[in-house]
Amino acid sequence: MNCWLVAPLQVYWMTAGPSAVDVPLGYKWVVWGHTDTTVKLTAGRHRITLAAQDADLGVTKGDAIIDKIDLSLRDENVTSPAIYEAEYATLTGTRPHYTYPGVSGPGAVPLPKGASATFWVHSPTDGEATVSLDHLGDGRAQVSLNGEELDVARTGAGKKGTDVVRAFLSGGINKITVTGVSPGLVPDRLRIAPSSGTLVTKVYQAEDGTPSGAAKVTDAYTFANGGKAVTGIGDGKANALTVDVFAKRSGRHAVTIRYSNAEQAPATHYNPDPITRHADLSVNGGPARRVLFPTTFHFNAFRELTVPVTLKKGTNRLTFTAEELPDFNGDTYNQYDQRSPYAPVIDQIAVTPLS
Ligand SMILES: [Ca+2]
Ligand SMILES: [Ca+2]
Repeated sequence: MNCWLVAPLQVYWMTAGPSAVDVPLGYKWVVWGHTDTTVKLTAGRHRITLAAQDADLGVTKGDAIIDKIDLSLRDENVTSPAIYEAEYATLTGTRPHYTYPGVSGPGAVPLPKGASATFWVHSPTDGEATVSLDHLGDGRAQVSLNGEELDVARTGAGKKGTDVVRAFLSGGINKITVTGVSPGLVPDRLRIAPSSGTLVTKVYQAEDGTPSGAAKVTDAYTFANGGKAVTGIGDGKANALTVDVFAKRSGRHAVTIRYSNAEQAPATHYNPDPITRHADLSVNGGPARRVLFPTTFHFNAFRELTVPVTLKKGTNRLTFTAEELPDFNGDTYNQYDQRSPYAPVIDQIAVTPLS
């Protein structure tokens, strides 16, 4: 469905039974967005109703203009698992061969030591996925995800087989690189399927953390989980949010921050000017890492952003701060308010082992 709207919105979608559909915020009036949902239909004529209220679900929040609905048949064989042939990957130090019998697609890729195959894989959400590498040969390779070496990254036992790793993918496009460690391995393809249960996520509400200085818990945002979020982080390190999180074992973890950011510079003649806010994230008092949070168009529209961090076994303290960054010459003068001294509004933090 295409729509435009001035606030985040849920609409109710009625086919066999009513369900709510979240409509993400469009950028501005006349900038059309879309949201997708799945319905099961028999052959023939159907009536689909979009409603602003429903006897069971209540009344929608927000406001939208609906333009049209596109109905398309979903091909289950294509959507899960997603298949990425090695011969179509970005290859360094090797080339595809098209003479292997019985492989998937037209070929496979011998991977000598140091050669690599890079796959750009999609994930609809921030979460666990099962990454299966189908291969020939018995060499070994190392697998990295978005530049992070995966814990279970050795592959290649047996002449023809599959090595499986469960990894945390970010919503959107992820970079997976398979690099040859010892010669003989011939990747055929990657299969990516959403999965659950192996990488256990722990969720912490920002409002259960400790805000300091001017940072505070607010219930002003109806789409925040738990109805509350933390605002006012930034404009100096004294205004911070601290959240204690638990790690079952030491190592790399995905910290997924649910946030909103609708800050804009005062508009010029015609351009809206969204501003990316930043937060400096420190783990256990260590050096801060700067994280950029793109606009979500409205402070009541929340999105997720995942940052990899190293946690020790047990309790770890995450601290979020922000302050305005100086110009390249050290001058902090910022005539057009094109930098924000504030971190985004933080709703919740989720912690998951990376692999
Ligand atoms: Ca192949
Ligand atoms: Ca919350």
